[in-house]
Amino acid sequence: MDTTPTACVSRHLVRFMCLLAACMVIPVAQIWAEPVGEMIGPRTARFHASEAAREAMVPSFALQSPRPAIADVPDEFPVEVSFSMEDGRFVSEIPIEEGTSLYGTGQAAGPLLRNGRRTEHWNTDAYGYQDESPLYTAHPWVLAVRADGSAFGVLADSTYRVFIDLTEGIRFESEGPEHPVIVIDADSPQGVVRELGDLTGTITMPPKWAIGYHQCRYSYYPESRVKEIANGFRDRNMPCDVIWMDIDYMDGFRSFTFDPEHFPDPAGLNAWLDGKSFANIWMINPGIKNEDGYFVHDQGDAIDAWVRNSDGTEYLGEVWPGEVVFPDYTMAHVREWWAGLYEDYMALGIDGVWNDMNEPAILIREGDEIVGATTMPEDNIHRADEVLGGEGPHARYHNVFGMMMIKATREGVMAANPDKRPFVLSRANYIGGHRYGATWTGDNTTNWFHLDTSIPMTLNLGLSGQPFAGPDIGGFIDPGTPEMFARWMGFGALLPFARGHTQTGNIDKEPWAFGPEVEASCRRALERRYRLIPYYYTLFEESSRTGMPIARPVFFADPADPRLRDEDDSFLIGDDILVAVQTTPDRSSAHDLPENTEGIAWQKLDFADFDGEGRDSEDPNQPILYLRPGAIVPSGPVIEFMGDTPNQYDELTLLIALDHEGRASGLLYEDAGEGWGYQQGEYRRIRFTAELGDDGVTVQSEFLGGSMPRPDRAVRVRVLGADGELVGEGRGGEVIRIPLDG
Ligand code: NBV
Repeated sequence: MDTTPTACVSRHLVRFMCLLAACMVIPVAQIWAEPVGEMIGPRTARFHASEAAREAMVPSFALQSPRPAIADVPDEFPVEVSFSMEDGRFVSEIPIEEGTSLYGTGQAAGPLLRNGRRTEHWNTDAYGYQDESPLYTAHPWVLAVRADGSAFGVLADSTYRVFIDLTEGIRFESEGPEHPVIVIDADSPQGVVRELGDLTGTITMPPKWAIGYHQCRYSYYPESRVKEIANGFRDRNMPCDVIWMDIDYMDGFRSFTFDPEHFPDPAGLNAWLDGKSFANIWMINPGIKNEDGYFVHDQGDAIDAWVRNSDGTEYLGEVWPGEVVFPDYTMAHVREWWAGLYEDYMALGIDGVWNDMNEPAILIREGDEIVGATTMPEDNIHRADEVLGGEGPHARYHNVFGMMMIKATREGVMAANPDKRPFVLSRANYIGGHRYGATWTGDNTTNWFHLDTSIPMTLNLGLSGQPFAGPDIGGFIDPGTPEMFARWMGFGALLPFARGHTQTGNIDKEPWAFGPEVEASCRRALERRYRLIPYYYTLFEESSRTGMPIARPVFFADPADPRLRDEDDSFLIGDDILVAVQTTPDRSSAHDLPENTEGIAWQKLDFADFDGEGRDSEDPNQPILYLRPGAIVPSGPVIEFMGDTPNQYDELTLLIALDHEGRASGLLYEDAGEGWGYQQGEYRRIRFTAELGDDGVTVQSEFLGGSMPRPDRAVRVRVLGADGELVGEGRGGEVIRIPLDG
């Protein structure tokens, strides 16, 4: 018998619950009296309902690689898990102490703080979703921050539909068989998130263009319209790096084809865009038209690629091309074939790929009308390879359909362009799927609720392992108002994935579509993003190593401060910049800022307006920016696209806020922005430090690593203080002294 305290406590709990059930006639069908725990990391434990459940454990999709047990769970392990079967659902429960704040649960609409909420984790095409709707990605994961700021995280390691109920403690209800529950314990929420990165992997360092602004719509077509949009940015000197080709570029919505009339020369279009320094991204969907003679269909047929009905016949569903079949990405030979399709496709000069509709979504038709979307029957059959767990029903593989699709897509994209970093955006995903692609928050509506919730949705995705995320800026459904658009761009431009998008038939939503005033606001917002690219790039690199989010909740600044726990109208970029947003029409958002550190407050930060007449902070559509005392943030000049002249290596502006000791420090990471050279040491990492002395502020830099030479560049310095700003100038590598009277 297991005599660990966890097991003992659980046994007491079990006895108590049985007694309770007997008295109250509660229909508790089964309780596992002897859960089994094992350590799989220094402070990470995995619990199973029983020894038999441990032996029957199937491979985990969430984990980057299998985690063998390394020790027994020590007596003092602070989190306990109990297991039961209720109403046909496998339930795991984790009690929480009073004062514990709950986060994570992936792409949840509604507030940042998830206490009291119930969410369903079943990938769903959730057009115009509401608070608490099941959404496109599944993250059966909760981050719990205790009153003292210490934290733990809990992962229900199941691919089946899981409900997370946070009304009393943490409760997972799964529709599948017994699954393990993984618990990460740490001194801080940051520690939990880092360990989650260790368990589930981290993002690949993206190509630098992918952290610029992206412009999309459903759809820019024909190709002359694509060019018009691209010229629209360059003619206005409005920063933008990427133009997206949505579904209408295809020939009859067949993936890997091009409409001969509207997109007769995709390679030519990509070359043209490249000439204007735009990257391009094109959409590919999983539903393959069931049509003999269509090469993707015929190739898939030849390798017996399709998902099957429960009776073994090919499953047919309806999506945009009409009747479709679906590749069964749980089989390695199907993924290899799918990856191979990208060879000729990418050879057209395609830079990035967008996989949509991969929940998978199936349209519901009533007569001539599409009235909604569903997914395939849960008893459909996936002939998964043994290493993934073997053949099983769609109910088991549904939540990883999109994840396996983008795994294959990414492999294809990388094989086609081995010297480039891949960029894949996916609508559906599963926890851990950030290893293969970025995501966005799906088909939002242009209203204040969706504007507001795009911040906590992005933050909770970051706390669930997916740092590369953001909303459709400006709203997908409905026109909205010019003010809403300007406001959305104001903060959306600062979220990790910054893309404007809207749906077919909607009004234009480019930054200039709402007239000159909104255009000016959008320019300020995008210019802020581009000025801060040296900092964002440094954060993406950190995230690719450690799993730390790029956009972080404000409570990260002081996890023990209860005032910050529900702050979700503002967010941190990294640790050093706080973005305080007005998310209501009447601008009533009140922000709790982190406490002053030893009397020193976060310093307001703004930039010169683009017309040189004022400051961007005078524009009420821009969020207020604050700099952490003790921080040095590297920034650059306004550029229109990555590699613009003057380029990002030419000039640096250090934004400095001194702490109570008159000191500050910060990091800068730089590399080629593309390719894999950085993995061989072709990068540079520099630490800047600043110190206040009797006669002024001294700024120095220290080379921390990498083989890229230190550039001889102009370095400007802005020291922000309560009474104004000190400015100075020097050259990279030199000590810069700024006299106090300067
Ligand atoms: O491909 C068209 C759209 C796309 O623009 C959107 O971003 C996706 O979420 N897609 C859904 C399919 C049609 C939605 C009505």
